Amino acid sequence: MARQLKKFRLVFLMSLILVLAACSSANTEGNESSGGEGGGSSSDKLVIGFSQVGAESEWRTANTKSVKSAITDAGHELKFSDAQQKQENQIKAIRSFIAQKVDAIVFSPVVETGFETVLKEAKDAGIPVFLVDRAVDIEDDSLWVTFLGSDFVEEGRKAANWLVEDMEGVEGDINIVELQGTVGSAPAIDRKEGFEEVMAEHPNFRIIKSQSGDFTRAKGKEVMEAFLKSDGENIDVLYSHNDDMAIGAIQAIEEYGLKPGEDIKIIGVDAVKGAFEAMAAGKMNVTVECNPLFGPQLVELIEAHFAGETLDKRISVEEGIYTMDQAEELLPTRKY
Ligand code: GYE
Repeated sequence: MARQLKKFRLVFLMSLILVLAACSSANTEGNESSGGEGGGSSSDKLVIGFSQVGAESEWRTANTKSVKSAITDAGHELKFSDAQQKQENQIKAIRSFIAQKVDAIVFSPVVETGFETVLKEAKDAGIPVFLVDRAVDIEDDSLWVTFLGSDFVEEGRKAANWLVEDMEGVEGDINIVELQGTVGSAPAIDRKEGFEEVMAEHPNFRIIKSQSGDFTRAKGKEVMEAFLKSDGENIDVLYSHNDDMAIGAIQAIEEYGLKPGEDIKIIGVDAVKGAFEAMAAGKMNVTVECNPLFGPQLVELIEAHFAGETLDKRISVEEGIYTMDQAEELLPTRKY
């Protein structure tokens, strides 16, 4: 990639010399590069296409803001596309970035599969792809430079370990309902896997219902209503793959006449402000952190790549876990 860029610059420089030589009059301000459209015309300013999943959650809004502002604050040009959680929109967006000859593509894939062809097209066009947030399930890892994102399996394990510890000494079966994220997405697959891995060692914990709420509040509420209708008083715990769905479910639980956080333990993922507010109000028990604010780290990686550095194929974001008793104190310090 970097070599191709160098080659391009060399060709560019040679044509520039020819043009200048052909000009008889001295042209003092002749070659101001607009640094904009297409093909890395300046080594500093890059044109970066960002194909984002959507705007389905508080996490996503914070992530979009972080990535967008990191790119523009660093002086690069941004082309942004919101896929509204639809794979076909992302494929279209990437094809349009390729047609516009952007220098780099930042891509957060809504689901893990089905992107191989379009990623090959980017590779063939010589455009480096930086996967962020969510991974793809593709063997050929030459189709992207690096993947920067959280360890979702570990997040699932953290949620489960918290529950096992919290329920220590409780006799009998513990009935869990699970709100899954978007079907086929990396965080939904991995958060389920990590949680189940720990649960497998504790047979008294039983996942009695599991369904997707597509990572949104509205769907989380709707699915929780259905869980309550069928299993009502039997539900001890809700494990939600993100905080937004948990917040939607909390509403459903209250409307049903039970106390979220007490009658039903609520576990979320993301650690967004909304979760801290729910925890401070005693309605949610715990949230596992998933940090969306990796924009600056991403821009550093892109710039390092264009400076010729080889990046690790997998770069993780460091994260914690927060409980109800810490919520009030930490809420003012939360940045997303
Ligand atoms: O947890 C959820 C969002 O991919 C990590 O997507 C992200 C997830 C996040 O909709 O809230």
